[in-house]
Amino acid sequence: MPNNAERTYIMVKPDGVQRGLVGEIIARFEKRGFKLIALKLEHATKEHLEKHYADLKDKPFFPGLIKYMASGPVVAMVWEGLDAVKTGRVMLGATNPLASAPGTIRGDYALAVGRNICHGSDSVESAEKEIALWFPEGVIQHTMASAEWVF
Ligand code: 3AN
Repeated sequence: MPNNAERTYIMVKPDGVQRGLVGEIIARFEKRGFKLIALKLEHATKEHLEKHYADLKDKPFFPGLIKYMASGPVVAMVWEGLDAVKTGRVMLGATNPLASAPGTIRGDYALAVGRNICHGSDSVESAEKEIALWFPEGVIQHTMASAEWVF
């Protein structure tokens, strides 16, 4: 039985929100077949973003990354489905838009690594941590009418 309940944390970054790409990004995940589990608009504090990007704290671009991420609201989402983490990363495209294939979100809408529109968890373990960080209140449990029928 495939694991159709894998979850990933996907975030539209401030530049994606500012450029009006929220609907486009949500539409791609919906049409691909993923199930929306949680969604909110949040203007994150620097402290919160430093926790999210703790693994990158020694990188030279870290201060600029935090400033950019705190510059406006982000859209925090949890999506569920088969191989949600890996497929989500493929849909986002490579970290540097220069290397992102056309047809991916970054390959279609981004030019610069420092303004790459979206974030997606890089492993199931990171997804669990990120979901707990961004949704400390928990996420809803619901069953779509079609769930049993599709799989
Ligand atoms: P990804 O977001 O694809 O998982 P990470 O985790 O390596 O990539 O980097 C997190 C974020 O840090 C990127 N989305 C990007 O905004 C920023 N970043 C990564 N590398 C650079 C860089 N060389 N210069 C500026 N920003 C960077």
